[in-house]
Formats: sequence, C-alpha cells, structure tokens
Amino acid sequence: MAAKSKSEKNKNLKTEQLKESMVDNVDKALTSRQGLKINDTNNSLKAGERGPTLLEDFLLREKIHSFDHERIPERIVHARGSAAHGYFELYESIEEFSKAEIFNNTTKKTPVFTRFSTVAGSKGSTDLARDVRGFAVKFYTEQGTWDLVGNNMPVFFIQDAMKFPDLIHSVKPEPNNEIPQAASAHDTFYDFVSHTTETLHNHIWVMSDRGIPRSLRMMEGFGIHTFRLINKEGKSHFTKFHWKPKLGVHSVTWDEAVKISGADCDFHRRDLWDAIDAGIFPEWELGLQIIPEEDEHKYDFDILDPTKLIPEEIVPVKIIGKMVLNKNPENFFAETEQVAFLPSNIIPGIDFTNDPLLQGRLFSYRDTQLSRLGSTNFHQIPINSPIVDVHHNQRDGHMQMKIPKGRTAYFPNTLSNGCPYLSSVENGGFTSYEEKIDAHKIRNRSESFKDHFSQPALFYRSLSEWEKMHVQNAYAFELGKCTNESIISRMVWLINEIDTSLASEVAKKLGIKIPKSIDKPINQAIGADTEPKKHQPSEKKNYLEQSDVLSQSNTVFNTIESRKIACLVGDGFNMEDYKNMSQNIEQKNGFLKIVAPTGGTVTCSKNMKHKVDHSINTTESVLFDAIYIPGGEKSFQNMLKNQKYIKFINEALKHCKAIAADNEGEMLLDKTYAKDFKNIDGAILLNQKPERFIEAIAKHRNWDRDKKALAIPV
Ligand code: HDE
Repeated sequence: MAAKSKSEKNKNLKTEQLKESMVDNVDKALTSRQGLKINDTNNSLKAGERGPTLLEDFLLREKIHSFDHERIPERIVHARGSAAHGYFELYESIEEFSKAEIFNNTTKKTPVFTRFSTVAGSKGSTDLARDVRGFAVKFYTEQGTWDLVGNNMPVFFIQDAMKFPDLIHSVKPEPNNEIPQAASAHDTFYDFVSHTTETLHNHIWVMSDRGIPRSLRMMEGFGIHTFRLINKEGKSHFTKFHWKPKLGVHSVTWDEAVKISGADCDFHRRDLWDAIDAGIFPEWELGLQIIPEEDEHKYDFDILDPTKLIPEEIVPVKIIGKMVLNKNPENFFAETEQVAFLPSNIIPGIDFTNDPLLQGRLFSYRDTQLSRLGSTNFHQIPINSPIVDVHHNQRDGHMQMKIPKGRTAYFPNTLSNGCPYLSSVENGGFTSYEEKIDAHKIRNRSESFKDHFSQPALFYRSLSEWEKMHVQNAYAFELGKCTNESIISRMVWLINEIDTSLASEVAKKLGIKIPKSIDKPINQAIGADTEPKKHQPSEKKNYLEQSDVLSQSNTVFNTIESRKIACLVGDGFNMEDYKNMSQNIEQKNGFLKIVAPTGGTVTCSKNMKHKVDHSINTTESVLFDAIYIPGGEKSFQNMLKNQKYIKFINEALKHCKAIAADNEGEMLLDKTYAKDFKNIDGAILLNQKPERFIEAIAKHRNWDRDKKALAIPV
C-alpha cells in the first residue's frame, strides 16, 4: 500500500520537479531486478506481525544483497575525483606530424570524458589537499579510444615504474595507524623523498601554489611523458602534450586551503559542477611541443626522463585545438567512478616512447581495472565503450554484456570468411613505430637521467617573490610536521642543493641550521643502490636563467567568468549600489551572492525583499573570490550585530582578495583590519566604479598585500 500512495503523490507533482531526482523513473512502477512489480518495499515478510522474518523473503534478500555489494574498490591512487563530458575541436591540421584523424580533421567534434583527481587521499578526502592533480582525458575518436592520462604538473616524482609502489606507499597514510589522510606532510614520505633525489623536481611543484589550485578549471594539464607522433609516411616526431586553461592558472593560499577543507571539502567538485550547470563551460587549449627525431639528444636533459620538462622557451608550445567541458555526468558511480583510463589506449598517428615510467604504466592500468571493475569486459561499461564498432575473438569472462553470434572466436578462420579481418596500415590498421633497438639487457638507469637538481632550481628561480614565499612556507609546514630529525635535516640539506636562499628561509622557519653535510651518502645507508654516488647532488646546469611560463604571475588575468563574489548585507542595504554592482558583475559572467544575517529574505532600502543566497552563519569567506559591501547605515548596524562579518572580511583581507565598499559599506571595513590597508592597497576599492572592482577580481589576488596580510590574526 505504501508504494502505491507514494506514486500517487508523485503523479501530482510536476514532471520538471521530478526530473532531477528520478529522471529514469517518472511514471514507472517500482520493480524487482527481474521486473516483478512490487507493492511493499518498507516491510519484510514475517511470521505474524511481531514474528521472525522469513528466509523466503526474496525481495528483502535481493534488496540487501544488492546493497551489500554496492562498493567497488576505490582507485589505489587518484581515488578522489570528479569528471565531466565535453568535446575536442581541432583548429588546424597537423598532418605533417600525425596521421591521427583527430589531428587532421578540423570539422569534427570528438566527444571526451575528463576526470580530475587528487592522488594521495581516499575517495572521501578533501579536495584541497596539497597534492598533484590528475588530469585524464578520454577521447572517443572514430579510430578507437585514445586516453591522455596526465597530471596538472609537467613532471613526475620518479623516473622508473619500478619505484612507483615505493613512492605511493610512502605518501599514503602510514600503515600502523592509517594517519595522515590526504597529506604528504609526514615522516614516511620525506624519508622516501630525501633518499630519492629524482623526486625533488615534482616535489617543488607540489610545494608551490600548483599544489593547491583555486579550481580544477584553473589548472594546466600535461601528458608528462614524451610521446611520438607518426605521420602518413611513417615518420616520427617526439611530442609533449599540454592543456592550457582559458581561465588561467590560479591557486588559493595554504591558510585558505586548510579552511576550505573544513568549510566545504567538496569545493573543487562543486565548483566544476556549478560552473557547467550554470552554462559557463570550462575550456582548455591543447598544445604540442614537437621535437624532430634528429634532436633527440640535443638537450641538457634526456627527453625520455619524466622528471624533466622541456622549457617552452627552448621548444615552443604549438596550440592546435581546444577541449570544452559542457555536460555534467548523470550518475557519479556509473561514469566518474567506473571510467577506466588506460595510457595504452592509443590510435594510429600516436605512439609511445621508451620512457621507463610510461612503459610500466602500459601494464598497470589494465591490470588495476580487473581489481576495480572485476572483469576483463570492463570496456563494455557504457562510459568505457568506444564509439566505433568492436569486433574481436576475445571471449566470455565475468559480466559478458553482449551475445556474440557465430561459431568462430579464433584467427585465422575460414568458417567466418576470415572475419573479423585484419586492416592494412592504409586502411587504418595500427602498427607500432619501428624503432631500432640493439642493446644489452640490463637493470640500470641511464646516465642521462642523472641530473636531479638543475630543473627544480630553474623552477624556483622562475617564480615571483610571492610564489617563492609560498614555497618556503610550504616546505617549512611539511617538514615541521615530520618528527624524525635526520629526515628533516637531510631534506634541508637537499633543498640547499637546489637553492641556498630557499633553504635558509626554510631552515629559519624550522629553527634549525642548514647542515654542512649529511651523515651518510644517500642510498648507501639503506643499500638501495649499487652506486651511492650516482644520486648525490652533482653540478647544476644553467641552460636557462628562468622560464616565465612556470610562474603563475604570468597567467591570464582578464576574466572574472564564474568567480563568486560575496555581497555582505543586512536589512536596509542600498538598492542602487547593489543593483549597479550586480548588473556589472553578471554582465561579465561572475556571480554576486547575497550573504545576509539569516537565511530566507533580506530587505533593501527600497523595501523590496531579496532571496538570501547564504546566511553568514553557514558560509565562510574562503568560499568566495572577493567581497562587496553596498551602502546603507541600517544595513551596517544590522551586520555589526554578528561578529562573523568582521571575521569574514579579515579573512578575505588575509587571503589577498579584492574588497569593494560603497557609501556606508566603508563603516564595516573600518571595524576590520582593512582600515589599515584601505588607503595603500590597490584591491580595496571605496566608492569606485564597478569596472575597477572587476579588474581587481580578475587579477585573482593582490599578492602585494601578502607579507603584511599574513600577520592578520584570523
Ligand atoms: Fe597513474 N595510476 N601510475 N600516473 N594515474 C592510476 O589506474 C601508475 C603516473 C594518473 O581518473 C591507477 O585506474 C603507475 C603518471 C591519473 O581514473 C594505477 C605509474 C601519471 C590517474 C596507476 C603511474 C599518472 C592514474 C589507479 C608509474 C601522469 C587517474 C587507478 C609507472 C602522467 C585516472 C587506475 C582516473 C591512475 C598506476 C604514474 C596519472 C594504479 C604504476 C606518470 C591521472 O593503475
């Protein structure tokens, strides 16, 4: 009876209201998995009203059985993620380099599914952990599926797949007490890093602001490894893949990251979802660095070494197309959780190189899907299905979803006329690039992979002063969380080998001196390497004084698209001020959100009621990009009754955000630390035109405020 009355009630609701919550189920009867219509899903079958439940109750057993098996193993790394659908569009053909159709045909939109992730944390961990971010794109091309499974940093921690389990075991929660969650700031990670100097380059990127992005939509993406492009003539060029976000590369401060983790641990996930939902679709341009085969050995580093980037000043990035993400998934589990990326998914026109990290990945990803998705048939799951027809002789296995017809599942055959048949290269058949190899079988690392210090030094040199300060603070925070003195001391010694000014700042904050030497040569103490000297700091090369693109101070600063601005008001706020500002911000695709003393509505100076977006008690300034305070004496008095407004402003000030106030709005600022900044700070705007405020928001932060603002006690 209960189910019936529920559906009757539903019938009275408008279909639009139901759309979001039960789109597949509107006007449908509840059934069992066998299609049996159900008339009670609230009570189990019992022997009498107060009697025991009967084993016969197949409906109870089916429901509980399904529930018991709802979870699948989370990804070993990159467990926490969010994704969106979209498309890739080519600006210009690069036929001379690659025969891949996706790189030749400018008239086609190739569907994509892109998943962003953190690395270390579990599925339910915070989005704002200091970490590398995964940036994995599945291109559903007409030549088969191509997966570009990259990160938001251009280099990786290690050079050889053999070390990956060690790296991940060191950064994950420690095995004895499962602490800490989603954080690299602990002894085991720094034990590993301090003994594995190849990690230092990726590590300094993580210590920089790149480790705490403002938004997934404001991150670059990198394929990291050098790949090959193959043209119709079979000629190979080396290439590195880059994604450049249209919104620029922006980050939050560490203090914000910590607070966001408490205020909204879904901050990045929500931000991506909300932007797409609002029709503000994130875009990235795809760029390639292309290196002729002949130049393989031209550089001061090995292009097969995934801990090295190729500075864009040396090989420029050629922009060839763009990706737009324009649709949120319908179902998180079915799509975002079940999507299986495989670096081994390639198409004709693209090929691998001998990068030893990439080579190991070609095994790992398929292997891991068997544990996660439970079957070799995981490519039949809708999100993993290619858009082209699939014909092969592989058979059976768990969860075969198709009913293959016919007698043959082998090749060659005559019974099926030799089908499915082989394709020649001319007809799109894939062949591997015929690289010549003549070598001894050895278990060793190439000498050309040896330099672990020049590029972290280049990265640090290329940063602006405020970025450098953030890196110093990050190292000091992370090492400050370690308890083992010899690990801390070894790390500071290594940082000194990267950059002395950096090490002295870090040492000062840690309250220690930079060690003149370390106890034992790296690796010898732990017998990890047959040649301990090999990974000692060697002379740094200086092939480039600095690379401007490595600094976020040279990114895009001309848009406030999708930025969230808090409008602080109480009853009686000045309607003209509000209207003027909100129109200007909306015009630029920003969002002005009303933050009032309570939920419900708030009344303006014109006695009109406005819907409140957030009550001040349920939100935090770290969730916004900027603050606006319209005038109104009464509004000021009303806000003053709640000290949270003062904290809200002080925090935004500390995080270097733009703050604008009109008329009596200034009175609220005068109750905060902003009064010490207001006449000297370019991003505190009093009674100025909205355009000035919009410019200040587009600059993301006023980092000039940074040093002094850090001292604000909130
Ligand atoms: Fe991964 N990595 N990885 N990785 N990786 C996985 O595959 C692995 C590496 C990256 O959103 C796993 O399906 C090994 C580099 C991303 O679903 C696993 C090595 C880069 C994602 C795995 C690496 C990445 C993964 C876990 C060293 C940047 C998430 C679940 C040889 C270029 C994809 C899964 C998604 C996921 C193994 C190194 C990026 C265990 C063995 C380098 C973005 O198979």
